[in-house]
Amino acid sequence: VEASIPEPQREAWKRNQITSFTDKDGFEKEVVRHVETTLARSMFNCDEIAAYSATSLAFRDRLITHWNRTQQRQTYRDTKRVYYLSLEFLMGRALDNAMLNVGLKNVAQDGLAELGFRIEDVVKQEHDAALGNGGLGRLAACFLDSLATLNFPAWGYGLRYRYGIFKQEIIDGYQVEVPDYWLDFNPWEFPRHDVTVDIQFFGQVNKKTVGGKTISVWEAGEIVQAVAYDVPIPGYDTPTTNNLRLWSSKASGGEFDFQKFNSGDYESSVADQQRAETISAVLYPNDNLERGKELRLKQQYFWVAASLYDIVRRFKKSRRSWNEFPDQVAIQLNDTHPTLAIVELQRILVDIEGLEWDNAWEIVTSTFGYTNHTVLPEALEKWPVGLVQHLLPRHLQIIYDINLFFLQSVEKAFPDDRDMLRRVSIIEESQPKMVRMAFLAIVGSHKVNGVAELHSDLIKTTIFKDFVEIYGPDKFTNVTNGITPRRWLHQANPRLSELIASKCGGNDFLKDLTLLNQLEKHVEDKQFRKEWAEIKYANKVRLAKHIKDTTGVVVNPASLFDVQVKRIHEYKRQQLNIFGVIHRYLSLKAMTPDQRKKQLPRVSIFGGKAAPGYWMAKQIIHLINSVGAVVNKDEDIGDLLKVIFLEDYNVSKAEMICPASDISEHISTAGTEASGTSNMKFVLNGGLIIGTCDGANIEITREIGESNIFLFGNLSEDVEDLRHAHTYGSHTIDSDLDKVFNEIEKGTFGTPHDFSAMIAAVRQHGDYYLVSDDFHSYIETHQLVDEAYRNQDEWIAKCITSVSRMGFFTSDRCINEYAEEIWNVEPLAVDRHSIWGP
Ligand code: TH1
Repeated sequence: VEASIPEPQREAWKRNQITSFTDKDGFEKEVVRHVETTLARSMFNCDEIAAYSATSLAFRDRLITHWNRTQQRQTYRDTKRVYYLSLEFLMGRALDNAMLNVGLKNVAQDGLAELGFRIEDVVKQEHDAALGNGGLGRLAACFLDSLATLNFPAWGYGLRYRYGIFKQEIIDGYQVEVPDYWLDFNPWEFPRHDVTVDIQFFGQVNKKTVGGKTISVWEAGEIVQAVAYDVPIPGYDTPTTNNLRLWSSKASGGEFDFQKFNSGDYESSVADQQRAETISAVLYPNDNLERGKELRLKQQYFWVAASLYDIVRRFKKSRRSWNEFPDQVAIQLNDTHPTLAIVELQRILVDIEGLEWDNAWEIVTSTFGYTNHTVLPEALEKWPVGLVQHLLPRHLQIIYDINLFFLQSVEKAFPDDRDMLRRVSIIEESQPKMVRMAFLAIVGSHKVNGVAELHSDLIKTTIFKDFVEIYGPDKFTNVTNGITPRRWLHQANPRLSELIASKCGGNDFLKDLTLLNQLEKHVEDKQFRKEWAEIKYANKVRLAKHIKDTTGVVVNPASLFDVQVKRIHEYKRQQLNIFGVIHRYLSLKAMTPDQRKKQLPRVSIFGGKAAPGYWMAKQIIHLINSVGAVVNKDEDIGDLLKVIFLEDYNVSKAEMICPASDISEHISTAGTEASGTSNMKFVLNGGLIIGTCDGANIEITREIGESNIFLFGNLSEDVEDLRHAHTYGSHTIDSDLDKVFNEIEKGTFGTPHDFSAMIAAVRQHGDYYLVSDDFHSYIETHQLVDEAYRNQDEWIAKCITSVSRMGFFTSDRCINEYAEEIWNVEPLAVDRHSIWGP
């Protein structure tokens, strides 16, 4: 590449290479320059937002240099790349992360102080990038951080939603949704108006004969343009800066159709433009639920087609043969949302590049890996055949052919098993017929993985059982989820991170989290325990202040903080938690003042969004707030119990909440939460957890030891029988839970009718989530928590021991497992000295 540029030119470029700042003075210079030129402001009208903008621009400039060099290096070495396709990337804020990863937060802190700003206030000006619903989107963000930190040549591909997940307001105890318009000023994205792809929809397929060969030609009915927006992803303590490419939709042919405009059809030209822009307008706000909307399918194809076009275009530059494609490209499907990529690549190879079907299919299946994140039936994607036919006629034909060849091979292996063919068919023969996306993803990938051991076992024995028989067990594997310790410890809890560093020989543990095990030999150290406890207390004081500022309720930071923050969902069982809180309230009320004095004060903290169309989840939020309204002003109770609902739970709030919990709740019905990742965040921040034997809780127990976790409830293998008994046997409700229900029905927490459906779900409708079955064990376990918390010394020891054993749950471990077992890619060594530093 370099050889094509004449020597004098090359010299001029090199002579003028940008040098990034490395110290306080250099940083200040850049901030002032950006305030006074880029932002056209001055010392006299530089508010905190301007300080945030200028600081971001200063760091952004620094990142761009590394980002460009990373891309050049990856292109030059031409090794295999990983592409992570995810409809969600829940990134949160970028500035703090960039400062820490680049290693210049102290410099920025000092520089901002001299210019008159506190860095914490400046960082808080940033709007969260909230392009995701919950765990699945945040996992994708943690994976990007690890991929860059470990120097893997990797790209993320997603959609640039104009509106991320809605903002939640609580009004009169009810959730109200407010649109999240976040793109006003976003220094972290780079529009690439020169990187565009035309995406077709609708139309029909015609057969043509070219050189004696019949080919299918898809004539489009509508074309929408995809425009790339790039976001730099800095690794921690490495120059590697990877790329996240987000596609935005636009009417093809610019602003609007001038043909139509000139012919007087102005309105329809504007309508066309708006229809095109609608595709990337909004993130669907459902977690663990698929509602089968046409626009959602359009989003999926739009994003997948643009990404594949981009990937193929990059591959073609190296002029290799198609058979080398899987040696150069690994594509990971984050759930079934990008499954159409399988069909699209087959279409490109067969229809456009002219490969034989079998040859193309071999390339396709060697390229893709599929990660399953849920077994909930309502979350498994199925699209009506008629809808696919209408929107993507050629793709439907290809899906039918994929299915035909697949079923032929199954028939050969299982000759007399008609029912097997019906069960595994990619097309469900229902009314209407449906395309089963998970089955298509399995057939089109070389590896399928679950996200925690229990979950990976469950998919092999339940929803994908037949496929294990067909392909053998080796196609199915497990990669237990993880989290990035950079954001979830170093950034969220700087004081704890520093204390840990002082015992673990510096900051290396942030890159090799197993080094945390060095903490264990300090567990008995009194001074260390004291400092540990002080940090936890300070984090609780910070959260207490936030609670006071946002809800007006004063909580005592010396209370036990009991936290459940995650999306509101019946399977996650916030209802179990609030029923337990009511039970505690009733017990306290029944006590004499003397008895009460002996009780441990508690703050029950909830947070999380309900999908706007999920009525029952909204009822749960309403009950929590209604209980809080009564309990928090009850003078008999005082500090003994407070019930708080934190509005608008998101990534940046999680960074404040996780370090402040004493105990957090991960209490899904066994077998329903595939992994969970906040469980890991809480333990890593020195909190204990109460949980069911579900998802990653089981592996957390294996790692930290049974005595450091509070497990309760029925096991996943018993769930089916219990549900059966509820429906067909006599169903008796736990007597303590019955008392809770009676109290709600008395009107203690407001109009009983408001909560009748929640009670009926347990009493009358089969208690699908086993709230009653687990209630007694839940209450008992909370008593154990109270007892354990009374012995603060031992409690802190449990926390330290747990943290020291959390090394397994870094997302770096996940990425290394994916790289080895699924992608077959290696990191690209970087010469730190030639391009890192001044
Ligand atoms: C979540 C799972 O519920 C959670 O257990 C897991 O830790 C996380 O993924 C990461 O693996 C899921 N989120 C979604 C969101 C949608 C559809 C399915 C799932 S599964 C939209």
